[in-house]
Amino acid sequence: MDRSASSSGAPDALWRQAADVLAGNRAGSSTVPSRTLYPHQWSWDSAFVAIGLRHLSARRAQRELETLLAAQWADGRIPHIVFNPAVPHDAYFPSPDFWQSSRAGRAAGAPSGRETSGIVQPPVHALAAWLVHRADPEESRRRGFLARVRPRLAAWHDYLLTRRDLGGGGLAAVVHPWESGMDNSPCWDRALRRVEPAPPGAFRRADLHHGHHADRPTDADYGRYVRLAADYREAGYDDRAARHGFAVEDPCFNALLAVGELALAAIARDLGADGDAHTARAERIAHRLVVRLWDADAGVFRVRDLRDGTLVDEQGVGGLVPLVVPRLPPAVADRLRAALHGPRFRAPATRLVPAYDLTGHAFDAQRYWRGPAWFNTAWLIHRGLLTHGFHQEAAQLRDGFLTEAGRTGFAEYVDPVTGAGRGARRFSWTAALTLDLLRTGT
Ligand code: 9WN
Repeated sequence: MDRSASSSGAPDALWRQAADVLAGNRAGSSTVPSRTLYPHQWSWDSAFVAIGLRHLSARRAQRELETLLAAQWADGRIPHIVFNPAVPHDAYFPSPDFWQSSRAGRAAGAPSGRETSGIVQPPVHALAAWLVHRADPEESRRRGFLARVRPRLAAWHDYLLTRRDLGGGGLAAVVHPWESGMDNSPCWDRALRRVEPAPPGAFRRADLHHGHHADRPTDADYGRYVRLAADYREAGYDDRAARHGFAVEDPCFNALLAVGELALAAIARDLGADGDAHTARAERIAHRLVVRLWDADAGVFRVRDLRDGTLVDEQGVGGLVPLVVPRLPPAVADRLRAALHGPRFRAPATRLVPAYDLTGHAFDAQRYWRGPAWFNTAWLIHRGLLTHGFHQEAAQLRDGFLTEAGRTGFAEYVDPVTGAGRGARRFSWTAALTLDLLRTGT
């Protein structure tokens, strides 16, 4: 296989193909991640989609984010899925009748007019809103875009930093592997082992109709996901009442929160307000990230399991993503750069960044988040490399990204050993972030 060749040819062909994927995945005012596997609106997917869409239409990118924000709960959470009522229930599991958001989440402030999930995903939204604004500030001001999204984004971050500071350490906890966005990572295995799986007969998976068995989580893990979500639902999605059988601090999630606070500071200043409180919060989160999750021996960030307070002895791509935080101590950024190019993430041949340590005991080149390389994490790390002045590595990663995206038909993820595309094709964030890298260069 020629890994250097892009089936797409010239950049303008790649641009057209990526734009075509986004057009094909459009569903009303938002975009589905994949027509087959994920037929609703997903939270962090829409943020990445908006980041790419802004180069085609700032207006549509604004609407992508505002459609998601319209389903925000009164307690501030942005749900990880906003369901499209026109899509049959059996097209995706867990479906609206599992989450029962408008009934079970009423006390927590779930909207009554829309069905959503009850959990969240990483907070990329403030960054996305700021980048969308910057793509066409005049259009943004004309529509009052920043003024409208700012209170919602601030409430979202407040939710995470208050209700979700379950460890009391100034970081937000995720209470379900799906909340990390890296659902099946070996970083969750140890904490998940404490969870009793829901019996296989209690639910019917829809992902296996479209996804390959070898790519998707096992039935036992799915049973654990179902158990955790059902327990949260039974507690009314109330973080003060829920017992949370799973609670971890994830470096990627919190790094994005820090970056999001910096974006909120920029948004506030653009609106003539004072952004200092957000800048201070970003600095505090960045500091707590290092204090609580940095492993100086390994030179990567790790996940903290809040059940026993220990750092999880696994290396996932989420441990490299904090490179995206501008206020990181330079020595930490240098170590992350070294880890990125070390044997765990670079060898043998991947041109993106594998989701999990290539030498790790749980490495699986096919099963999602247990080895395959994803385009959104590569985009974040590319941004981090630029942030810290590592321009040459950033250019290499950008080239790898664009080549792999074109060659695989905008795959959901890539086998890091063979380079084969895996998961869904014509995947929205792969296409959107292709547009962004083509437009912004290095
Ligand atoms: C559960 C939509 C989502 C992504 C996640 C990815 C996968 C869902 C699933 O697809 O998760 O949320 O059913 O596997 O892991 O990051 O947001 O693209």
